[in-house]
Amino acid sequence: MKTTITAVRARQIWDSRGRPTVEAELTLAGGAFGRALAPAGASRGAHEAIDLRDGGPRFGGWGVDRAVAAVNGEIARLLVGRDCADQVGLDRAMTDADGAENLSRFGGNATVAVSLAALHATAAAARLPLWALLAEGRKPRLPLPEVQIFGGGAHAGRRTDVQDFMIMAPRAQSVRHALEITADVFRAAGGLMADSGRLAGAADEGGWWPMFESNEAALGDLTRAIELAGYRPGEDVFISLDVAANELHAEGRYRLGLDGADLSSGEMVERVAQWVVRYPILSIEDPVAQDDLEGFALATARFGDKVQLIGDDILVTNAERVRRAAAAGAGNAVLVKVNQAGVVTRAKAALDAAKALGWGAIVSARSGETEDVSIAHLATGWDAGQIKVGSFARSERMAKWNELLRIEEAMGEDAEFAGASAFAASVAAGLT
Ligand code: 2PG
Ligand code: MG
Repeated sequence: MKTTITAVRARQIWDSRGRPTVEAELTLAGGAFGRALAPAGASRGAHEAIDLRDGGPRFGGWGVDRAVAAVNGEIARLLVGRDCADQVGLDRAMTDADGAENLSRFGGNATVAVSLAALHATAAAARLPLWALLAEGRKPRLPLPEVQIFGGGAHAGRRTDVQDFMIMAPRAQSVRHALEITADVFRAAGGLMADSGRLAGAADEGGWWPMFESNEAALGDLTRAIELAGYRPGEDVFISLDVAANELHAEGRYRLGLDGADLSSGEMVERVAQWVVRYPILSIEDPVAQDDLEGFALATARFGDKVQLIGDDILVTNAERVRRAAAAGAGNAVLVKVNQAGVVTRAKAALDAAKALGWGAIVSARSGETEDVSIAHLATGWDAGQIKVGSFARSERMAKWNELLRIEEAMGEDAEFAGASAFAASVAAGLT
């Protein structure tokens, strides 16, 4: 059979933080080939698939020799001779053989690279772009971009407590249009920083380094940057936050160092609720910590009818967790990171669970990235509706945005942009 796997190979390459990561390649009997590179998070949920690192003094402990060896040894023996088109079977073979729910034996960094490489090889064998293979004959929508302007939290030496200050343009006409708006706002925000003597470089994902005296000051400047760029905040362009509150949480309290605040879960939700009142915020990720389901439900009851509430560290791209959160009235959207799940099939299951609930879904990059553009295809082909890649600078980010432009062009007249329809019903209703 043309799609029989004949070779599985991995090597160590380097990510956007200069740390080692895993690249996997699959070759099929008919000559088709697929390659994928594993990304890596910095603000990680405790329930994510494990990135297997070598530890020890070499590369600060970040080495991936063991993960690479797992691919070239056990995983290769497991997969060679199998049908690559059977993604479910391949993924299950790897997760079963690993044996641990969090894939700690092979490493999620090994399995995610192989799983995605298999998808690329299958698409190559079918002579289809990956997004078209994933669409399975349906007409997919291009995703609404969520783009970082200021990067803080664990990606900028905790210079702000909030991790990602982002924008969304749900009323844009297309990906091309949304990215043109983004470019204007990104440039205006940089100008604002420069004019006030606060331009101090870039954070891990390429957003402006956040020199602010409070978290609200960043929200104020972002609103101002939207205006300076010539757009109406809360009409054309909205703010989207990833609080990544897990990083602020210890012993049941939330500490916002920049604001000098030490808050209970209820007070944390109240603080975020105030931001929602004062600034044109449309979407908030992880307003509370990974195990604070009660706080997440409180936030949802408080402002989940107007604002998209995304679970990242709390849901870790896990279908069961999505269903449990929904049953508790917590959240209305899921962040989908394939490497949190460890394999493509599990990530797709989390996305399907969210869609079945009428939730939003955002396919997301990690703070440690590479030139791999798979997520542009996943977000489109799976019709996720939204995509989060990081900022509007640095090639590991721009590679994904640019790939979306190519996909949009390839769809031609047929191209449909998710825009406001990407959100859960009540949030979308507020935009139309
Ligand atoms: C997140 C991501 C991307 P990391 O928290 O959503 O911003 O960060 O990859 O470090 O988990
Ligand atoms: Mg997050």
